[in-house]
Amino acid sequence: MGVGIRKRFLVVLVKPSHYDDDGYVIRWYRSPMPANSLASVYGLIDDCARRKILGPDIDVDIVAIDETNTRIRLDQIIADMQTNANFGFVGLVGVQSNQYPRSLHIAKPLRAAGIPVIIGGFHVSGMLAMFPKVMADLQEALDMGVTLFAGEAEGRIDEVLRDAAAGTLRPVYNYIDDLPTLAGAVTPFLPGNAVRKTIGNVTTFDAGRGCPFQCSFCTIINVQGRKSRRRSPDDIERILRTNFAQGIDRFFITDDNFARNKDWEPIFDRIIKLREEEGMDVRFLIQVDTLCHKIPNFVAKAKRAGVTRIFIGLENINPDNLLAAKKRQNKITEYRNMLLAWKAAGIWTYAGYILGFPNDTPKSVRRDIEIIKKEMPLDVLEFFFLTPLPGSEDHKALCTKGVAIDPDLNKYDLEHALMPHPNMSKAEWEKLYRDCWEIYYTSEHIETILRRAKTCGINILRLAQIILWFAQSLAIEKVHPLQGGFVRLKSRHERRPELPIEPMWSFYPTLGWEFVVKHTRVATAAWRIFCIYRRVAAAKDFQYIDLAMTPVTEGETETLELFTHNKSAREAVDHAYKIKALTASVRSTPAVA
Ligand code: B12
Ligand code: SF4
Repeated sequence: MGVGIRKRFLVVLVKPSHYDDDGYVIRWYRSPMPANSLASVYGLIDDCARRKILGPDIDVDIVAIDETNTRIRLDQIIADMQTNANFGFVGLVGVQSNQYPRSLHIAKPLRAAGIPVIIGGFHVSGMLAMFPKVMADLQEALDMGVTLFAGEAEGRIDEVLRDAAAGTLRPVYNYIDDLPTLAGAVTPFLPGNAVRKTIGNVTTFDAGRGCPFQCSFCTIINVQGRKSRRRSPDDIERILRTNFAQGIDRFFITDDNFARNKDWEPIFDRIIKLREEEGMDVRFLIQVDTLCHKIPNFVAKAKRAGVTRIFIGLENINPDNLLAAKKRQNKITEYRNMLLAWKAAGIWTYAGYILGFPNDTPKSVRRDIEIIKKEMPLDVLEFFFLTPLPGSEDHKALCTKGVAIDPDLNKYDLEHALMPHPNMSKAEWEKLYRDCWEIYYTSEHIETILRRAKTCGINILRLAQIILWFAQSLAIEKVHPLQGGFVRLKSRHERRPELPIEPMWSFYPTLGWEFVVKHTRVATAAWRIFCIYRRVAAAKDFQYIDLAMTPVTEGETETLELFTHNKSAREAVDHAYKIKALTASVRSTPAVA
């Protein structure tokens, strides 16, 4: 290369979406939040660019596209790459199992044009973590000449970029058994213009990875491990300052269980310092477990650190089901204590509820949700199908036993019934899923949620907006709220290749009609919820109390349905009493010298 001639190494990072049940790519004018997977890989490659790892004359240019809010113009990407003599690669980032078929469809024309393509994320990592042999789905990518990346990219990305630049990318980079330390690692970052394609001023980052528990439906422990690996308080401060400087001050900390991040306290302390000494008004949504309130200071410090919402994997109120899923840490006897602790701090709660555990029946689940409404002070509840996600123990067990599970990975989005259930047909299970949203979000219960929240000083206008989102997403947009967005966009040509391209004369009128119907339904639902909000907001100085808001009492285990609705609930109570008696007697026994 002649002196002064600069070369450009082009990296196009795509976070793919997936197909809806009609086969169209799920894409929105505004998606709910930026993907941390995209921010992590962007941050790492941006760091390579700054360090000039490909040599002083080579600039690394990075383009980040989130398909949930931006249409992928494959022809443009191909043209850009070819103008650059295919010097660069396309990275399909954070690819979940449900996004894997779409990723292969994106990869195919790129590979046909000779462009290097790398796929990373939970599907590849989960499959390689659980199955030593490359299975058919991964083989399909390898046959196309796609490179697979398993494990985490921190500390490994230089090698990948250098190999790509030299044209020597390996078929598989497998770091699943060698997880990196995160303290001091390059932090996630996305440019402000990418963040602004999402609703609100929120971005995402992970303060740590790994969870000590062993839930059998979980992929995280097999991909990110059970040991807590975490970023340092300095790293967190840098993430917050960089985003704050771009005008972004709301964050979703994506750790699956921030309560088990071993440095939760120094991290909270640093954020408290920024908030209280520098007036940096940053706020957070975090994910925690159902025992977090027992960690001394956790709830109080979360409040001071600006946590306004928490997400909890409640999963079920039937101890038999929790045991079957090895979710032993979820104790129904702690649920009310935990929820009341967050309520007292004025922090609102989202909880996930899984439908389709072995002991569930349509009748038992309907009853369980009524119990939750009456006895548990929860704000937002969301429902999922029990899903054998690739990377989980459940998936491996079913595959090993040869049980017929749905082969279409596009459906592995927690919104489809994919395996046989002992007590429900597929149709019953699917109906139950749809019904649960309606059973929980009745007008009457929305009013109760807002009244409980108002008593605790929660911003009920904001909560009412989120309730609108969660209550209506499935009914109106036919997707789970976590996959939802603002104004659905569809392109006639972005359809699963297995399905035909619809003719213009039927596609566009249907799209137009759908737009009108959906927005009329949103407006009607918004008005209904707004009227409820106004009624609750107008009530003066009330201190609302109901069964759910009543502080926990000794005798409630005899009276509340949560503890008496079946044999296993009663046994869980007896067990909790035994443990309490034992620990009390151990504490009062003098230490043996
Ligand atoms: C935050 C989050 C979300 C957010 C944001 C999405 C995001 N990816 O950031 C939201 C709320 C939108 C979301 C939604 C959903 N999610 Co989600 N989500 C997560 C969560 C908790 C954290 C993601 C994250 O930041 N991880 C940390 C990053 C750094 O890890 P990573 O993605 O694996 O990336 C690293 C490596 O894989 C590698 N890598 C990744 N890509 C590439 C590319 C290249 C080229 C290279 C070299 C390396 C590389 O390097 C990265 C850095 O080390 C994960 C669980 C988890 N712990 O990861 C679930 C998870 C990814 N989600 C999951 C699911 C199922 C969903 C939903 C379908 C569920 C639903 N119905 O709501 C939707 C799908 C909607 C969508 N459009 O994504 C599953 C996927 C499981 C699977 N086998 O597919 C997970 C694993 C949780 C679970 N239940 O098991 N999610
Ligand atoms: S608590 Fe959550 S992250 Fe931890 S093992 Fe269970 S499902 Fe996975």
